Amino acid sequence: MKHLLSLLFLFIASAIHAEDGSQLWLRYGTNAKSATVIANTASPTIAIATDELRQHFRGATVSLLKDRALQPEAFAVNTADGKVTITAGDDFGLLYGTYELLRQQETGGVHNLQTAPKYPLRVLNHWDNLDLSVERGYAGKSIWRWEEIDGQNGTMSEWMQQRVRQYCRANASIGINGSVLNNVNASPNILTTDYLMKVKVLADAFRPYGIRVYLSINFASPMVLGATTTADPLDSSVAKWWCAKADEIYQLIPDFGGFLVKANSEGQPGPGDYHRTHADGANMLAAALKPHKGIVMWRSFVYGANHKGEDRVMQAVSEFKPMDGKFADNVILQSKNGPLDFQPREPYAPIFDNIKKTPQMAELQITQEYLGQSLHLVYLAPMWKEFFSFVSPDLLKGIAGVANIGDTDGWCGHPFSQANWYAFGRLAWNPDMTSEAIANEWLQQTFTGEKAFIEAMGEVMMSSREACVDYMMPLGLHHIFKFDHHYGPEPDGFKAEYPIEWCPVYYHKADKDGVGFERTTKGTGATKQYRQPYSKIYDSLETCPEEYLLWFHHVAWDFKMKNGKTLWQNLQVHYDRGVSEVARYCDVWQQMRPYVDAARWQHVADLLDTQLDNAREWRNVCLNYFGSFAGK
Ligand code: GCV
Repeated sequence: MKHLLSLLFLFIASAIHAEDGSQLWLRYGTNAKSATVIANTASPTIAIATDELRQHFRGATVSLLKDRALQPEAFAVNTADGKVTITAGDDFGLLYGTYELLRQQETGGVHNLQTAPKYPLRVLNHWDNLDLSVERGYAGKSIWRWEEIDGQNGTMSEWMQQRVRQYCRANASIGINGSVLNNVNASPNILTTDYLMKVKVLADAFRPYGIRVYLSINFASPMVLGATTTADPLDSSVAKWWCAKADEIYQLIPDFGGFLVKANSEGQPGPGDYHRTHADGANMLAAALKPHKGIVMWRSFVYGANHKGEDRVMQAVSEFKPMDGKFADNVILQSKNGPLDFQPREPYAPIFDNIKKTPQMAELQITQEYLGQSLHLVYLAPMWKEFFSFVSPDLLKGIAGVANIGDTDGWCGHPFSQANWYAFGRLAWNPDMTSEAIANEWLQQTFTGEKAFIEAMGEVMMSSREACVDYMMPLGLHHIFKFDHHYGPEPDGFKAEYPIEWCPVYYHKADKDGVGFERTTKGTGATKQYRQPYSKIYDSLETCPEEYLLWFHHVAWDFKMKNGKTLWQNLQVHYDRGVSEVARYCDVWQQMRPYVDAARWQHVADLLDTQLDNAREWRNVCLNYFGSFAGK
């Protein structure tokens, strides 16, 4: 019987067309009847919308109506008597409405809907270098193959054309409207005329899809490129160079979005090199961009410069709070969701409580630097929703996501990592969407609408982030990763030649008495940076949520927790649970064989085996190490 079943599985699986994931969630059915599309406006954007509908919409007629009375980008889908009307304030809204209609078709049926984006800025941050390597990229090399872009003639290779088109379709389908092309650890060369002409080719290709191009800049660019002798933001030759550079960029790219800046952080140059403030630096760039309506996204991820020795998680507030109100009005402060660095779980970053007069945007990390990279199935939407439960989406002006995209066929490495790109876009449009709803629609579009598959894999996705926290660093442990690559566990990590903030032992502070970082008023006082009631809640051992316990407190090994077990016992419970969850995912995936094409099924099965091995390694290494202090 078992043998027969396996044969049946094999038969069904091989009948399902093998896929490489390159179509992402845009795997529209092939039986479109060539809908009639009527539009009251014409543009390259409308041509794309019309083409998508003709090829993929299975209804009879769609009307695209531009109504300038409506807000830009917003749209409504209305259906009556078999006819669908999409109404929007501009052509991009009509394109978004088109993709919404196709999504509805693939996920349960066309229905009326009216929607507007929560934020005007919904931006991917690529950490792509000009040599095609991708910092924290786990899906091959950069998709921006600069050699294959001819800036003089405004053309791209065949591969680039196809890749860029699919990139734009994917982003437009989830409402992403901006792309920072290069790494925040930026090469000054991106601002040379040669590169800018190539950037223009990309910007031209992105434009009809409503995607603006932004660039990360190196603060010392004018000096490194040999045009000035200093990069001091208050030096007039420097300011003049940036103004001329902005003029040049806007000549080429009239809708250029602006600059993203990492300054005086992790070795990057910045205004601090000249004893100037971040506001001095940001405002000088803002003045250059202002006549063109460009913006500066200035990162608050700054540590180790002016506040050496201070608890790293406190340094952003210490640095930027005194500058609040001193930034030009086209500067936005961009901060990571947590105060440390994209850990599997962090409390929210208190900078969002402390900055009142400067517009802020959140930076989320889609690439799984600290969450198993492209080898672990970890769905990140629940983590981002957790952040929104502390930091009101109303407070923000925009959302940035560090992209997980590379040049591999499947875009993101792990087939399920595509879900994180998708979820980022959906939440940037509407942070009120539930993680479940997003997982559900992504699964239906990416794999199949079969109920048994959606239910089983929806549950796996929803529990996967908590499982990852459990097998890596439960109960508020953080940054106990191996040096540099941040993949496996290294709780004993210490290197005298490295800044102490890069060493795991700095973060867990395990000793014979206990474990955890005392950040209460008895320790570094980081809890004081939070608004009430969190400041008070986190400060007390009795009220601190257990998921943040060792983030805020140094706790005795035999401390009795809410379930009556000791801290040490609970650590074991969490690590074991993380491992058994991944083992369960492997079993669930075995049952999914009939629903997935053989190529993607095998790929995920192999990855889950790796994830299980890794989870066991994390548990064993961490329990052995901490057990040696706990005397267990
Ligand atoms: C782009 C962490 C990462 C770095 C990254 C940095 C940042 O330190 O490990 O790769 O650099 O954050 O966000 O600037």
